[in-house]
Amino acid sequence: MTTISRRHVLLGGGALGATALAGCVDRAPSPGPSGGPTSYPTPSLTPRAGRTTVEAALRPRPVTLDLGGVSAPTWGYGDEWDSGLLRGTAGDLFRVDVSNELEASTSVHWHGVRVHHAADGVPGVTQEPIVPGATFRYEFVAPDPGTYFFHPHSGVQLDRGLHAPFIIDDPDEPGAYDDEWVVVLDDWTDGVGRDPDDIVADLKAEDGDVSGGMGPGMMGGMRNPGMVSGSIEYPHFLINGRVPAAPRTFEGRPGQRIRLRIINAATETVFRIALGGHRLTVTYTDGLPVRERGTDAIYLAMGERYDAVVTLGDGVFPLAARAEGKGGGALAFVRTASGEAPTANVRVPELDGDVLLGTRLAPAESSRLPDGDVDDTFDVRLNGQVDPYGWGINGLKYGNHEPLDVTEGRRVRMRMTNMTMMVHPMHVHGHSWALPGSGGLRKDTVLVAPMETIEADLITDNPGEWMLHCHNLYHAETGMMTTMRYV
Ligand SMILES: [Cu+2]
Repeated sequence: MTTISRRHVLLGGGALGATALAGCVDRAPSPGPSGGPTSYPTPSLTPRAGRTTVEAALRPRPVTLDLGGVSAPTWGYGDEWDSGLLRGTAGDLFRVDVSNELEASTSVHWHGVRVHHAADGVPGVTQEPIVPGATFRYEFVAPDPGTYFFHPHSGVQLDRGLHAPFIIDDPDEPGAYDDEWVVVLDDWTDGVGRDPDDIVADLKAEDGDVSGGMGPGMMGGMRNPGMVSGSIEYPHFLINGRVPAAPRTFEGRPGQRIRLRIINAATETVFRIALGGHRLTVTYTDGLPVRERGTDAIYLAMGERYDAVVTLGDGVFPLAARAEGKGGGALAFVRTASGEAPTANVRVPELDGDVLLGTRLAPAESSRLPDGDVDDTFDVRLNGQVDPYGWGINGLKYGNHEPLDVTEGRRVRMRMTNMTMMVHPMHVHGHSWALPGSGGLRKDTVLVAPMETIEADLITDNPGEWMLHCHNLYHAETGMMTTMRYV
């Protein structure tokens, strides 16, 4: 598995018998007695009182996407950037049938949604992979409103077109806005540049050591090393599936209050996003409300979501997302008046204004986790480097990892220390962290900067074995994953 790509292994598998597939499941560290995922209790699957059942079907399949004059053969849930978009209300029961029309096994993970274990979509940990031709039914009650997305948890399939927004409305939403705009950021190579499976195969072959790594003490007087977001070159950066030369335009009226639901679905790019001529008022992150805060621009790491409200000015305005540390970026427009749109290289001064890092936010009272003593603390050290490429947690790569073993009903603290020169957006499944260093801010994806330590608490109230990993999926696939396991 280290020298040839997963895709080629799968495509070369011919009839793909069960044995061949089992050999490709490289993420089954602690199999149940049968050799498959351990099963945990499933809660009763009925909608909350007054709520309904949302039925949907997804058909992951080969598609060709039009990125705006750039034609990209890839894998997707349909022909549009948001094909498969799922929407419902908190408390709804979601019933989603996933029929795999790919030549590779797949899965669907509902990123950020606190689902029960069997619906979490991680092959080898919560389910068997969905083999080609098979259909798998996901059923779960989505407890919290917010802005989410979904994607496979199978290799680097996210780096193809396999992701879509997942919007869960709040039945008690005050609705203090006139319209909304879902904004999905992405980095793109599939079908026009290198194949994601070839990239990951080459990186795995480097097999970089993760046992040591620099520690904060070795950094001496080095100042903020910056936002080195990734090491892979992408030919294109997209907003809502379009390159900057063929941008999307949101049409509105001056004075309207618009809720932006911004999702970073990129595989290995941190973006800095701003709307020219406007201040953003951040209202939610990762689905949960924050104390409202104004800013010129926001950093969005892979897997993070921010909701922001803006009052539209009169004119045509660029929504610009700079690919942090990479050069280039993505672009869209907001139009409330006639007139010519700026060119694709328009300067957006707000990008260099006040830029908000998520951990500077504070939670809204309604999303605050009650104070309490920490029962158990785990060190989560992030190790590795770009050359030779390899990433790990606590000195170990996924597969040789040591799960964080927890028991139910405790307050668990993860002390995450980034001992590398690159940023790592850490993501936990099935739970939402409260960050004591940010006044208890709730998040499921937290950017840990080089040499930084972030403490993140959670309540163990959702039994299972849950992924804890970097959402730079090339880091994850080359080792930067572990699990938190209820025992
Ligand atoms: Cu990482």
